[in-house]
Amino acid sequence: MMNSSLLTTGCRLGPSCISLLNRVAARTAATATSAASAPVTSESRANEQPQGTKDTEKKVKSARVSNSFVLNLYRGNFHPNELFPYPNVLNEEQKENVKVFIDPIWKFFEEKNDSVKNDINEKISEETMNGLKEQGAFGIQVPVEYGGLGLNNTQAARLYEVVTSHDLAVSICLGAHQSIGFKGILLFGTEAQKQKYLPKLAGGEYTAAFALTEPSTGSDAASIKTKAELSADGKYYVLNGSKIWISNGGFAEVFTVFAQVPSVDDKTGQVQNKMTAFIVERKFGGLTSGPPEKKMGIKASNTTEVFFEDCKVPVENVLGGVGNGFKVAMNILNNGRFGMVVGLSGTMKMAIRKAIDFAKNRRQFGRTIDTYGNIQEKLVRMETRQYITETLGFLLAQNMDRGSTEYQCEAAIGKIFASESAWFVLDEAIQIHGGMGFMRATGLERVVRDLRIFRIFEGANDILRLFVGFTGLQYVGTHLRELQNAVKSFNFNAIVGEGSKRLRRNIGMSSGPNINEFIHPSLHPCGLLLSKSIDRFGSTIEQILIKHGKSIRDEQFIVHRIGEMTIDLFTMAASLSRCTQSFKLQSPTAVHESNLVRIWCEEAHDRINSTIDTIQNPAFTARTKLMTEIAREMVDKESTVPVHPLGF
Ligand code: MYA
Repeated sequence: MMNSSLLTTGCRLGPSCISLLNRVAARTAATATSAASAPVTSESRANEQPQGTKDTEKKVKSARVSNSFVLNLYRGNFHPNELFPYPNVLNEEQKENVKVFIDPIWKFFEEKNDSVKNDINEKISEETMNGLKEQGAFGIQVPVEYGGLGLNNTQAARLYEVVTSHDLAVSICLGAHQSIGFKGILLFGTEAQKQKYLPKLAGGEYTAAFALTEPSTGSDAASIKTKAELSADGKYYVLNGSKIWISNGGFAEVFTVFAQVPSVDDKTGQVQNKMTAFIVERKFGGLTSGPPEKKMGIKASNTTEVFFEDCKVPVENVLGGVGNGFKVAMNILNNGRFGMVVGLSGTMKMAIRKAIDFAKNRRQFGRTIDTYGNIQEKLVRMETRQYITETLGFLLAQNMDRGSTEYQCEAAIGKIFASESAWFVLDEAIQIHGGMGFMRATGLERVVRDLRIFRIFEGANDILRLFVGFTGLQYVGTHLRELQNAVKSFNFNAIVGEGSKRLRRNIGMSSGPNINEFIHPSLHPCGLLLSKSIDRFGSTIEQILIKHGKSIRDEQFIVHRIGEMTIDLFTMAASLSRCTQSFKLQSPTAVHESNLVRIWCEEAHDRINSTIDTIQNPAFTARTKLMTEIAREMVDKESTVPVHPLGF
């Protein structure tokens, strides 16, 4: 294990500092690349080759700073490019273009759609389906030339907010159709595929579904078993296998299906599976659906198994190229996540309105309950979570519209934060209503049932937290390797930059990155807290990598907490950015927003400090070992372990 004194001794940018950096980098980079089951970038792979000085110089140059705000946090850096100022991508015309759809869609949901009836019937009414098709809601982001509304992500986000605030089951139907069902055709489709499918999908003549999950494959998406074998004449693939829990699975005509194409490796002669995406039509034959699943919530959304039995798919229906299926799946999921984030922000707003309405009218102990601190705290926490979710959703959508490509961690955080916040907000809304909250008539119990799945599907939150943590650790590993190369090739600038950052930290001089130049003066105390948190987080990550090396991949107790701290850091920064923009635009709610942000930042800063203290404490390591042991005993006994107090 790297002794902490090594970090402080001899770091004077002379030979001893170089030696220190060399040792830190060598130790860390050697371990960190394989550290996570997390992604290995092409740069880091390149750096694994043996190299001479010339090669090294080339590779040092090729190591790249990501534009992702989140990834740079892992190096203790504040990278404002995609966060400050808070984006504002729509011009007046684009705003008008989306406004014309909002009122009719809102009215449609208020007057025509009956979410209670849909829930009881476990089916979305024909009237709702047809009405939405007429309004263009099945082709919100399909370009106009293919028959859709042609809205960009930001405009679409505004509509998704409206839909999801009214009926989560309907939003799943629409989301499964366009956020993921045919999104692959938009992102990766050939011109011929777009022309063939998009017009019918946009008009709702065809509905779409996304078929990835299988009986033995949930989070581990790469391990799917469905097979797609090329026919002898090379004209089509024959699909065999099955998918489960497919939204719209019972009636979709078009499916984005993921399957393994077996192919023989030229060098080894071994058969390899190449995960590949296909556009599959029900009418190809060999595709059948099971009965609708009986579920806890989103009952009106149709969820079924889908079976493939010698289903013949023309080769021209390969989507995104043979062997690119995992990439296609991940990109579709990343790209669709903003819809869930903004949608759940709308759901929270609806619940908050109901809670306020109840609280200001309900009298207990001689006062309306909104005047009690207990209720006030609930309302403020509910609004804060909704505000941040909205901030993350529209940040994501707008960044995507302005060409961001490295938003996978930001999208994952948005999904985690939105689904957990919505759960919290709905639970508190029910609590504020007291017994009334438990009654169906209040309209909250259905929403809670509907919401439960959001923490599970489209990437389980537990997995996404680990994904964020491992991806960040991987990024640092790559850069520490770069530093090691800089040392080998005497790249003086890189060494000085990194060395002085470490030196400042290690002698306690570091005050963190300078953030306040981006932030409204009234928020400077929060900016300082963020700066300190980023600095401490960055140095903690480095220490963790040095301590655990490649075994970090087995340290889910820690990586989970790293993911959690990342969420706190990102939400602090995003809310500071949005609020600063509100001051700049002289928004009448800027001061109100800044009060929410202040509470959030102060508490998030405390949480981060407390988590770092915890994971650095040997008692934590001891507790995690205990937990592993206790869990093993439970699993062995297949029950709780303690003897019953009555002894029988
Ligand atoms: S659909 C089913 C949802 N299923 C999932 O989400 C599966 C979750 N699993 C995963 O995401 C992956 O398997 C994980 C990685 C993350 C576990 N972006 O070695 P690896 C790259 C970009 O880490 P694994 C549903 O629920 C990585 O960099 N790239 O992979 C329907 C590396 O690249 P390279 C990524 O350990 C719900 C390579 O892949 C990403 O196997 C209906 C390998 O990485 C990523 N995210 O697993 C909802 N991940 O090799 C309806 C990995 O180049 C919607 N990589 O270094 C409703 C919404 C409401 C909207 C409102 C509408 C109105």
